[in-house]
Amino acid sequence: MLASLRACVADFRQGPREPWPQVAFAGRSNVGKSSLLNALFGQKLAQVSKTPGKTRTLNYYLVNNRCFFVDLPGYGFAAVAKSERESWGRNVTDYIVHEERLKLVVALVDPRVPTSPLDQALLALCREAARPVLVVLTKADALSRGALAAERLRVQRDLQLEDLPLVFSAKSGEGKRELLKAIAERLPTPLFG
Ligand SMILES: Nc1nc2c(ncn2[C@@H]2O[C@H](COP(=O)(O)OP(=O)(O)OP(=O)(O)O)[C@@H](O)[C@H]2O)c(=O)[nH]1
Ligand SMILES: [Mg+2]
Repeated sequence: MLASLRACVADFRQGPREPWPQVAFAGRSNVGKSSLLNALFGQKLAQVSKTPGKTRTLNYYLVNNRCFFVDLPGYGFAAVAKSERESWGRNVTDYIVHEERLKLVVALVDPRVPTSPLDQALLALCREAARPVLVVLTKADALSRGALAAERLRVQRDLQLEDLPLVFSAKSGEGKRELLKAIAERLPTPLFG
């Protein structure tokens, strides 16, 4: 997959001008958004950190010259100033509600922690804005098979999803092919070839 970083902005109106469809990657801080993108890209383009709150802007990656993958700032990180937290929330909400080229929100969820009201709020926002959502459980390598299967059912129930969430591990590469296939199926134009 051909990918390059094209823009880092706080306000989506300052983002790239190209008409290509956009796929956003959203989720709580530290859930593994940047790691997942690097795994999909097959190279380390996005900055990863053990400290939550690493990604603070909307980062646009041009993929195969026909689509943007957008790494969103994580939500729910308590250690930054309230005013800054609010402005991130506003920027992300604004983007999800108003960006016409946004065709899919990939909502990342950590299967090891109870469902957060913030995850519920993201899903509610996407539903309200009529944005298709794909829920993906990250860090699949950190759980046993049995535990992961149980958490998939729990998250499906908690978030009232029609389908089981996908599972993904940036560490092992598990779920990479399935995720790319699911994204490609939801785009108006082919992602590959
Ligand atoms: N075991 C395991 N750890 C992971 C995986 N993906 C990410 N991590 C770890 O989780 C931490 C956060 O990863 P990031 O990719 O920076 O998370 P993020 O969602 O981009 O975080 P923010 O930019 O702060 O919102 C890092 O310490 C990663 O090494 C995974 O698949 N398995
Ligand atoms: Mg990040």
